[in-house]
This record gives sequence, C-alpha cells and structure tokens, in this order.
Amino acid sequence: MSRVCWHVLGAGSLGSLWATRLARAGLPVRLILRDEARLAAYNAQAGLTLNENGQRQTFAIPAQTVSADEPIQRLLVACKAYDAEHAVAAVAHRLTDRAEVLLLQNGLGSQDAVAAMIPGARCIFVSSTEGAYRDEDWSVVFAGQGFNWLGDTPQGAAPVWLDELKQAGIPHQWTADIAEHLWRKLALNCAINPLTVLHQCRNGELQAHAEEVTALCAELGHVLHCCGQPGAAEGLLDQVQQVIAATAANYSSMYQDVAQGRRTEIRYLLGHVCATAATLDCPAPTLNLLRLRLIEHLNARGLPND
Ligand code: NAD
Ligand code: KPL
Repeated sequence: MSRVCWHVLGAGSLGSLWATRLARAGLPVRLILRDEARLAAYNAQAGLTLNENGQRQTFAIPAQTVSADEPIQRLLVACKAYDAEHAVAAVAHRLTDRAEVLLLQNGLGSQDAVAAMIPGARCIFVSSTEGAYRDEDWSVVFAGQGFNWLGDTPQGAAPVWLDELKQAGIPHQWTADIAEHLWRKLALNCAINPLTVLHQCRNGELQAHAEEVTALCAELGHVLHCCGQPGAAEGLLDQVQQVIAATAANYSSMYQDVAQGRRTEIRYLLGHVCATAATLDCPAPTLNLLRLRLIEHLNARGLPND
C-alpha cells in the first residue's frame, strides 16, 4: 500500500524534529522550503540532521520549494504563528480536495486564520510541549521530551494515520477538546514568558515574583471562564508553579527570542488573550498592563511588537 507523503512546510526546529522522526520510521516525507536559494543551500548538504541524546543522524529527505507542482494531501505547517498564513497561502493551490493540514503553531489566532483561508481542507490543530532548537543550519537538537495533543473543530474522528506517528515515536493523543489544550498552554505561556522577559530571568527566578504570578493566574482564570474555557482554568496557578519549578534553570522561549533579537509570538499569546477579553467585555487590567509593558520592552529593542 502506498503511503501518503508528509509535506513539511517550515524546516525549522519543530518541523525538522517531525520530519526526521517520520523519515527515520521509513515514511515518505518532503520538505517545503521558501525559495530556490534555501533549496540550493539544503541540497548542498547530505540532508537534515537529528541530534538526539548526543547521537547525530542525517536523513536525505527530498526537498522542494513552495512553487513545486506536486499535489499535497497531508501538510504539516511548522512555521511560527506570524508566518503561518502567508506560508500556507503560497501552497494553498497545491492542496488536494481532501487535504489534511496539521497546524503546529503555539498560541491561538493563527490556526483560525489559516483554516478560514483553506475551507476545503481538514485543519488539525496540534498543541506540542516537545522542545527542539537548531544547533546549525539543517540540524535540530531534540532538547525536551514532551507530548502532542491533536484535534479538530468541529470534532471529527481520529485520523487513521495517527498510527504513523506511533511508528515514528512521536508521542501523541487525539483529543475531543483541542481548544482546551491550546488555551491551557497559552495561559501557561502568558503567566510565565512575558515576566521572564520583563524581569530578565530564568523561569525559576519567577519564584521571587510570586505575587505577580498569582495575580496573573487569577485574571487568566477569569478570562478563560469568560470565553467558555473553564477546564483550561482549573488548577492553573498550581500548574504554573509546577512548571516554574520543573523548568527553573531554563529560559522561556519568549526570553530566548528577545535575547536573540527574534520576533516573538506576542500577538498569538498575550495579544490573543487581551483581544478576546476585550471582545467579550471581560475586564483584564493586569494582562493589558503586562502586554503594554512587554510592547514597550520590545520597542526599546527595536523588535516587532505584534
Ligand atoms: P523556527 O523558527 O525554528 O522554524 C520555522 C521555520 O519556518 C523556519 O525555518 C522558517 O524559515 C520557516 N518558514 C517561515 N515562513 C516560511 C515560508 N513562507 N515558507 C517556507 N518556510 C517558512 O520555529 P519553531 O521553533 O520550529 O516553532 C514553530 C512553531 O512551533 C511556533 O509556533 C512555536 O511556538 C511552536 N513550538 C516550538 C517548540 C520548539 O521547541 N521549537 C515547541 C513547542 C511549540
Ligand atoms: O512553553 C514554555 C515556553 O518557554 O514557551 C514554558 C516552559 C512552559 C514556559 O512558559
């Protein structure tokens, strides 16, 4: 039986982590790169390298640009939230009638924007807690074990190809409520990441700012109730404190983005919570103030503030 090819759009950290594990399991994978220059750079290498537990393994995964003409039946979108819509627009004409599109973006907002653009496709949202970073071009380090929740809205049946994720050793579960998982992760990120940027600290150092964290969690819980996500609010402060303790030595992803002069996903994290609260007339003064402080911090460093 011929397998459906996994087209991976965005050969960054998470895209490479998925692509290499799928390829390692013998599944057909294609990388989709943004232009001919990137394709030439990739083709000058032996392939894409996965660095797991200090072991490096390179996979000669075929690549193409967005403008190749091969039809796409299954697309994994692994760009940042702010790039997803534009990237998918470039390949939308290649999607088949029954295409499935997996959206790996953190936060909320980008998934709905992509889904609205490709109404004929089945969009599957993924909430990932796995960790990866690039140590060099075309090489990814698997830095943190985690989990992937997958689901769609309205909720459909679990796709049969979940078996392929199992085969590839990608930890996952299909969920009837992907929105709750995405909101919960977004709330965790909003309670931790902006504060680590503003206080210029590792996650663990937020233990010295316990009052601020507590106030934020209380308000996030309130907003989650307002937007019909009470499940995502349950035990939020406890979990935030656990994550802070468990990742005490780490710098949050937003801290790392700012430290390295990269654009953040603020619009899809704090920005999304504040915009949703405003739409619902739900008071969120602490979150709004935090967003303004973060914007000021980004402006001072010449970084995009959305
Ligand atoms: P990344 O910046 O490492 O990779 C994104 C890739 O997309 C880059 O290679 C970029 O060149 C490519 N890209 C952007 N626009 C493109 C286009 N138009 N055409 C083709 N390629 C394009 O980002 P990442 O860390 O892999 O994160 C991806 C998403 O996953 C983010 O929303 C992030 O928050 C989320 N996430 C990441 C991790 C992690 O550990 N890296 C963990 C959980 C969630
Ligand atoms: O996901 C995270 C991040 O850094 O983006 C954690 C570790 C949960 C902190 O919010």
